[in-house]
Amino acid sequence: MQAIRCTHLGAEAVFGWRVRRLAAGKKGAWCHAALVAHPGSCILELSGGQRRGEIGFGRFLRNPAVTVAALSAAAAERTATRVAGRDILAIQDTSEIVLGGPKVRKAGFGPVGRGGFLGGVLLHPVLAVDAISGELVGLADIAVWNRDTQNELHHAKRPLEQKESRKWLNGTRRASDTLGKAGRITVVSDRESDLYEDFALKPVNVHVLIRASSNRNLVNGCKLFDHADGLPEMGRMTVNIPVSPGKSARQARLALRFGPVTIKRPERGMPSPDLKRLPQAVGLHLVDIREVDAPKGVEPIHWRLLTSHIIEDFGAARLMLDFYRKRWIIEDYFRTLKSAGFKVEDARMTDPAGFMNFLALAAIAAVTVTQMLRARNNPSGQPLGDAFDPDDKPLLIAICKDYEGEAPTERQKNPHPPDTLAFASWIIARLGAWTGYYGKPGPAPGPATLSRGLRRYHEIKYGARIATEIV
Ligand SMILES: [Mn+2]
Repeated sequence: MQAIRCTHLGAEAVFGWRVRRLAAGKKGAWCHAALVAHPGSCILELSGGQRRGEIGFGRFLRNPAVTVAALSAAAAERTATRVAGRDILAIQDTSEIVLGGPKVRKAGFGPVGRGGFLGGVLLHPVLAVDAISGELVGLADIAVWNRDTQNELHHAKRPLEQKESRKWLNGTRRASDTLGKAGRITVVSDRESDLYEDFALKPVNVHVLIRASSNRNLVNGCKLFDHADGLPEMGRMTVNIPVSPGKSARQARLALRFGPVTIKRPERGMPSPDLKRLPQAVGLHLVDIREVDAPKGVEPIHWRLLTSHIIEDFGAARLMLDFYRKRWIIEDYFRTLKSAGFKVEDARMTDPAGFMNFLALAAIAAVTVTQMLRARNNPSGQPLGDAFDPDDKPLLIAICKDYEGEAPTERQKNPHPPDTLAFASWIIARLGAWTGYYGKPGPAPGPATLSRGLRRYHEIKYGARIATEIV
């Protein structure tokens, strides 16, 4: 009985009351703690190798009340209060979670990967990011789906609601709902999301910023790209381009052009009843960004950004470039979820429904770990409250004092002020068995260490709560 109560407290600590209620009477609610403890993720490992735990976690994942939507809502509820009054970017993207070959397909996982020969699911998170500081604030929404192999209608004939591309508009609508308290919301997404309905049907309380991929018709009779080429250059700026696969870091000199455009409703590309419901044109602003004097052998940058923001001066255009560049945070987040941190693609689960819940839980935990990794590199930045609840602070301070008490040198004291996320990251890393030295002699704490530390922290937190209740 004690164990069950303990697990509920754990779920409450991590997800808030909603999940606690969801899991009422079930044993497996400590799964988040299990996830962060054992990032290499098969169920047996997750449960610490104990058969009882294995059943508990499996039952939790297969409990009909536990759904991706419910888990997503619980995470979004915490983000909702954190974004109040802030200028927020809602960055959305899709990642394929590839689990294996024919065996996996046979078990009911839909097609993923090139040619669709592999099996897996799709993950589509919407991350809330502070537009000014670039800090990750939390999860606004998470969608997970298993591709339907049975769909008989050809893609072009499917109603809008059944198209996979609907994910962009759904994500935008969820951002509009869950981030409603923000001072301003800008939904940012890549070229794949350049769809007319995303502009035409966006909720009024959000702006969109999308990289254009199609050379649309404008109401003035021009093509979008020709129009962009004809705009006068309004200024230049130099940016640092970080390293990416196969490309080294470099500086790029960018020329900016901008102006209003009115895009025409496409005549093809979606079923006619859906098309007719959309307005015939949408007014937007275009920011054209192209690299000048690119080094030899390097493909020059050329981005055409479409936005609902009004862009009337160089500063506003530059801000859109800055917003779009913050999209790399979601790539970073996917890396944490797939490689060093959680290894979700190594999961050996045979039922798609259970796996989708599991993936949602891992995706929620990976946001916290990504926040702590970023705090490590930007210690003066983010407040503690962006990743922890107010009642975490006294406990974190107590654990910190305990570590510092045994520290033989100044170097092993927490160098960060207690209101910063970096302060918590230092403690969580110590709990994850990090030595306490930045740089030499040991490496900085990575995702695996932080995940491990977070699990230990949650265990300590349950213990502290139970102790308080007993007294
Ligand atoms: Mn993408």
